[in-house]
Amino acid sequence: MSRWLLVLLVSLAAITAHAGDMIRVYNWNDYIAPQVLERFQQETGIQVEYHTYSSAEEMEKHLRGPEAIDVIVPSHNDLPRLIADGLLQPLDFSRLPNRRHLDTDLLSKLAAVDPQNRYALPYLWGAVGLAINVPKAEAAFGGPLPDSWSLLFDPAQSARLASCGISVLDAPDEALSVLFNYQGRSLANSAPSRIERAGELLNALRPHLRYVDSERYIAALSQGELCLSMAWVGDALAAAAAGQPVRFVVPDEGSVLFIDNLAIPRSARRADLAQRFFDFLMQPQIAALITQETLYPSGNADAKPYLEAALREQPGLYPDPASQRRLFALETLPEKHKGSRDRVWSRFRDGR
Ligand code: SPD
Repeated sequence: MSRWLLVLLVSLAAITAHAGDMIRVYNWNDYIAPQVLERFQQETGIQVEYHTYSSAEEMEKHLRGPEAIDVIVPSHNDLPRLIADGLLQPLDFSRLPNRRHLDTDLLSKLAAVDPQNRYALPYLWGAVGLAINVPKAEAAFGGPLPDSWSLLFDPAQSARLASCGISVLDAPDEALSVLFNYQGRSLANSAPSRIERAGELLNALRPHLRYVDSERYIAALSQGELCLSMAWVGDALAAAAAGQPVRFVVPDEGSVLFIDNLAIPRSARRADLAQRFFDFLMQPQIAALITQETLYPSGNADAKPYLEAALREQPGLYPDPASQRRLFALETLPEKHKGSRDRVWSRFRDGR
């Protein structure tokens, strides 16, 4: 029997054995390797209906909406509320033998927001920082740049960079956390009135920004259309990989870390298949393919040896010890802060 005929027969067998099996997946944009989805479908016969979102707000709208969703990828800081509101289902560890490959440090960090890791499996993680197109930014700034959030948050400095293009993530918890930290405060421990005051500073910056958006900036950075972006690490590294002189910086004042997780929404119709998908993704070689494609560090401790050598050593992907000391896990925002946060943020984002 020819090799191709055999491949065809195996694929047909996989497809017919599970005819009609389908999962609906919602994930962050640019957060999967397309060939991983293809391999999963081919090997299991389970079809994946794949959708993306680019903000936590969008994710939550989907989770609270009427559609049945089998897989969602929330960030660690949102877990306590999603769990308390009954929006997630507990995992069945007996269906997840590859869970043993997960990074135990990440699992213990997660246990603070998801006791006993019942609801969430670390998928990808990383730092928030500044993506800087160095030659463009230096030319506009008029000299060398500090490794500081002042480039963004000091209106005198951001005014000098406005002409070459600045963007900010549509991520209020991240943006406010780094702003408060830059000011020597903690967002979670400050009074809500402080958020209103931070809103005044953000509004003063707004005329210097092209937009507040977490998707448009990826292509724009890669095409040299922006010189300074508040960025998630992988999106910044993608611009460098596309050939732009973009540096990813964890500023001297420090920044936040996020852990994004595989989870099953309450509305899932096929929790069994969702967990087959998770177990597939947790194979070290598959996890490595995802990091290779997305340029985000993997939640899988055993994936590293499968990364191409150049990527394993790539500065910025896995934070070096000095950057690690400047990073802290994004905190869960207390309920009482939400009203101020949402008011301040929609005014800032929409530039009203
Ligand atoms: N390209 C988008 C990747 C998403 C990164 N995670 C976002 C964390 C939000 N808290």
